Amino acid sequence: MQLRSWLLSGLLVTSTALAACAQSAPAAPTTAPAAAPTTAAAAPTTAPAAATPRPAATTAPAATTAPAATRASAATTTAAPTTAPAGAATSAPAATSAATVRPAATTAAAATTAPAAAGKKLTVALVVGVKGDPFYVTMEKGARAKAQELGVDLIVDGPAQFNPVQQTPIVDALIARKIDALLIAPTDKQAMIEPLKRVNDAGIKVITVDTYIGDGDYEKGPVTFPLSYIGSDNVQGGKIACDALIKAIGGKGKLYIQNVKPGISTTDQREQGCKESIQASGGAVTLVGVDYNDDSAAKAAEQTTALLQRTPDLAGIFGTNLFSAEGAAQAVKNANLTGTVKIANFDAPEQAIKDLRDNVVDLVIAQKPADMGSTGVEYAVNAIKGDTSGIKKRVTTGYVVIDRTNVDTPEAQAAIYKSQ
Ligand code: T6T
Repeated sequence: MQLRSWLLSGLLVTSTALAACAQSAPAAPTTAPAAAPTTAAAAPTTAPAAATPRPAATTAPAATTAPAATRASAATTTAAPTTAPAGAATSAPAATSAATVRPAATTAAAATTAPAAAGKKLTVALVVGVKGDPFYVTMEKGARAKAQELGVDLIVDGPAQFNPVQQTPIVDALIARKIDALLIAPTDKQAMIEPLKRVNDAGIKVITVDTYIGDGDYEKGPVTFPLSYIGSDNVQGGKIACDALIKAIGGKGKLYIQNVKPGISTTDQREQGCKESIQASGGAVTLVGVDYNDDSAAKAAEQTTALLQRTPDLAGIFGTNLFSAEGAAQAVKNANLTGTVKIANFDAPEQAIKDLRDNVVDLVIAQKPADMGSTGVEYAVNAIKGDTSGIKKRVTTGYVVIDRTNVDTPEAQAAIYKSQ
């Protein structure tokens, strides 16, 4: 196995190798802005049990008459490398550390004149993208710890499905409760603009975590009222995944993307980043399709099963979020293609770590949801008190890229999501 690092935006990011799976395919490259590599020493663990309390794909059918993919779009890329990461690739060896891609705070603060809420205990609400998702469970933990530290009340709520129709009434109910600030992972970058505008118009501070509305540029974009967007750099995340995948398949072959649904800022950008990596292969790698599973691992498994039947020479799959990757991995297991079809797994629940150890997936990209929640609460409280000087319009929280070489390091272990 091998390690590569990219230098991007003047900052070094190191990523460990995508473990040489089945054959000798190695290396996980990483692109990244604003990053400081971190290393960490080993810590033994046993691969824990799956802990995804959601539409589990564990009983996904093996190859049968596969159900139709919702929005399959076969897109073949051919082009020459145009959008390769603007960084020097160094050939850093080694296979040790969990590669941490660190946050970057980009632009300067919003200046608002929030009144200090003297005497009254402040109430901050966190509305997640969907209840029960270990990613958001972990975000809630970070938010709760910070709320306790700062002595504010925290309300946490979210829809049963990743859906703006379900998320909107939750937001409206919080306006009626006269909360002081809202942290929210908007489930759609357009559909949630109006509901969040209502929140802002009611004098409640709005900060988005994980996902954004508009184009995410709250300084110069079409939507500027949210005080901050705190979340991963998802184009970068898609590139990390697919650069690694391309390396794992030996630089050529067919890839497939399992995605959630169009309109979600995070997963749209991960797909974009992956496509940029594929394009940079100059035609050696082709994209045979993208399916949208509506955040259901079971549906992702069905779609992947169908794709595997249609494309017996498929080389690799990018699962753009927890459920997409979980379903894809289940389908590959069911088809007895473990190790033959490589998988890059976005998000880091326990099941993904087990699949990594079992050679089912080759790379697990852990986001830092607890940091998103913690920073969100801190920003919210400062904003309510009228102190906006430290509030950045954009905070990127970074990744820990986990493969079989570093999975036992304390840093990688700490990055695994909590399920409750
Ligand atoms: O990947 C995360 C999150 O970043 C995305 O916006 C939605 O899916 C997850 O919650 C994982 O299921």
